[in-house]
Amino acid sequence: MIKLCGVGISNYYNKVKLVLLEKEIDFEEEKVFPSQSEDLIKRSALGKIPFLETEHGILTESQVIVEYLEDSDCAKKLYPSDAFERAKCRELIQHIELNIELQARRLYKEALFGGSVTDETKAEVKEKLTIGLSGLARLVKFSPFICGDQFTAADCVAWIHFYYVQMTIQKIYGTDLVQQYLPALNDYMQMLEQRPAFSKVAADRAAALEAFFKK
Ligand SMILES: N[C@@H](CCC(=O)N[C@@H](CS)C(=O)NCC(=O)O)C(=O)O
Repeated sequence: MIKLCGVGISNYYNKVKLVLLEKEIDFEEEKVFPSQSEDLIKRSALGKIPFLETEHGILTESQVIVEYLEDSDCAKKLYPSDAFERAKCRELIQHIELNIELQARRLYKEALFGGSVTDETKAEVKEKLTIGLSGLARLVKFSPFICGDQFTAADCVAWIHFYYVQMTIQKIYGTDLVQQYLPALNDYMQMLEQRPAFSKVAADRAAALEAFFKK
């Protein structure tokens, strides 16, 4: 059986978990924290999570894993069948991860883990996030899904990443920059959470966060 390795507070781990659940693929989970330990880098070259153990070997990088699951024999597809629409779906995913999540991530240390980030970084990230969010606003459909009328992998990615991105922006800047550019986002996030796979990931993530911060 496929094994998903990582921790339930990780957004990239939860992205893959959500896709596995939406696709109704059986899998097991192994709790693995990221590190540079010898044991881990044998399984995940950069010591990062998530990674997936399959019967053929290990895969790292959440987006590679998601596309492997899509390409492997599975009834439920999470990408549009038309080549251009598939590319538009990937465009949204890449945009969210490169121009929004990876920028907000520079603030997680202070926003989520009690560390601190310099004012210079905060100002730089705010500028980048403003460009990223206003760009995303020109691409999203929210009708009702992010790519249009079809539920896709881009909905899984958006819902997962915006949870920490919104929390981080609110905590660091005290304003809801996301709401300013994407006023429909909150209703969209709530709509998605009605899906059983999403509510399971939300519940598991809440439990993982509680356990992590209790330590
Ligand atoms: N591009 C990677 C990002 C994975 C990632 O950044 N994972 C974090 C946890 S959310 C991690 O392992 N961080 C440890 C590190 O960067 O060394 C993916 O999509 O899987």
